[in-house]
Amino acid sequence: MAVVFEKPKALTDATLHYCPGCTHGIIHRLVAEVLDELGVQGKTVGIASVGCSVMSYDYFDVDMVQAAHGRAPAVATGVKRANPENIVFTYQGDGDLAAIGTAETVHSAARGENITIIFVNNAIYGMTGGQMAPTTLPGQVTQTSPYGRDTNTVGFPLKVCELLSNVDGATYLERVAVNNVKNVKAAKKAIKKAFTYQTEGKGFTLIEVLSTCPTNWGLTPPNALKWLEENMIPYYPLGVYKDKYAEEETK
Ligand SMILES: Cc1ncc(C[n+]2csc(CCOP(=O)(O)OP(=O)(O)O)c2C)c(N)n1
Ligand code: SF4
Repeated sequence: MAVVFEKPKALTDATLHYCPGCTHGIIHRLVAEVLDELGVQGKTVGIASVGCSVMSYDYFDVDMVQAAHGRAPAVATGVKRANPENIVFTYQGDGDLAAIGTAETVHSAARGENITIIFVNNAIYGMTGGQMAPTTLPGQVTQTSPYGRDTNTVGFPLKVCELLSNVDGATYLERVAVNNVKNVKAAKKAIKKAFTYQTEGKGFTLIEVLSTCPTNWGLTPPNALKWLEENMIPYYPLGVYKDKYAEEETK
């Protein structure tokens, strides 16, 4: 019988622990498909961060290192500089990357490190029970903002792609989402481009993926997808925020 669908080789057989409707699993699959397609599984090193996706070290069938909270881009820098032939990526949530890890992220971009960051933005701290994150939307209810995020007291969300687009060292920044088939396909394309740029030595690439956390948003899986579309995408517009090589591609 012809095989029409199979698990990417760059994923192990471990059963994912993610909650029903959580889109971390989709993003794992997209990264693994890209590693398969580029034929780089054997020389890839992934950096797991802190958060629900810490377990990614069990799910990606590549060498994995686990970094302390927020330090994944620093660890990735060390791995890549020591072994430039490796393909190195980090997989980080918004609590990890945009709070305690802001400095590592901005400076690895400024240095133009030839690494790829997969930034999973679900607007909340998932693993620790749903506290407000730097990316929590204005008015969004979380465990630590029970009346909704009040921008007068706790300020505004960080828009990571917009922020990094002003950093000269960054090569390619795109924001995607995984809430429907069309967006999943676009997300795969962006992730593939980021890894391809890395294989070509083109420098720092970051793909921000808008993702769901039905458990801590208090929504059913279908309603979480709807919430992402109606609330996150308007605040965090999808698209390419920087691509130093875009002109070259269209030539
Ligand atoms: C230095 C340090 N401070 C706090 C924690 C607790 N902690 C574990 S996961 C996490 C938040 C992770 O949230 P996010 O990065 O958004 O990932 P998600 O779980 O939502 O995928 C925090 C604060 C920690 N592990 N280390
Ligand atoms: S808590 Fe949220 S981010 Fe973590 S696995 Fe569950 S749905 Fe996903």
